[in-house]
Amino acid sequence: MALLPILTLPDPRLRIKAKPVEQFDADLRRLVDDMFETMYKSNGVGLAATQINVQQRIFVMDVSDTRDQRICVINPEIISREGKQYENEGCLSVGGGAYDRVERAYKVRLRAQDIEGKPFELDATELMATCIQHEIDHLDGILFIDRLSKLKQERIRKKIEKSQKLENRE
Ligand code: GNR
Ligand code: NI
Repeated sequence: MALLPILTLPDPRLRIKAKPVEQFDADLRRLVDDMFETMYKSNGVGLAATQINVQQRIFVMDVSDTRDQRICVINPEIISREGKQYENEGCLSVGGGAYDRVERAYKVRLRAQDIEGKPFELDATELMATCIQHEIDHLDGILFIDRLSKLKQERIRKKIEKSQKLENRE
């Protein structure tokens, strides 16, 4: 097991669109184990491969309070969406303490493959639905801040710039 470094803004690699997984092998299992370890250590509810500089369509999530409900999602596709919600979102790749409400579907039906390549479907609402949409965005090179107003994006950009300047001074 290994803790993987998480890319943060303004890293351009966060903008690369990930490619479908074709090989369901031991390397993939190791990668997914490392992604879970990295997600748990960072206290995230989800982590997409793009965030650890792997351009493949994989994400992991655990939205449980007990942190023992692992879901590994490969080659995800949202096959239906219903309703709207506005959950407060943050992102391990955005930093600067930035978070805001983002419009998302309230309910989604996910079609994906598991670690063995076996297809499955999953219905999700609320936080899990938000997380699924947030992680699929990562795989397409999209960050939650892209879905905010230009004014809010500018505020967040400045906040990140400021916190990075402070870090560089230390
Ligand atoms: O830890 C995370 N929390 C979160 C809260 C609301 C909506 C989405 C998320 S995902 C985020 C971890 C992360 O950046 N995943 O890509
Ligand atoms: Ni994120």
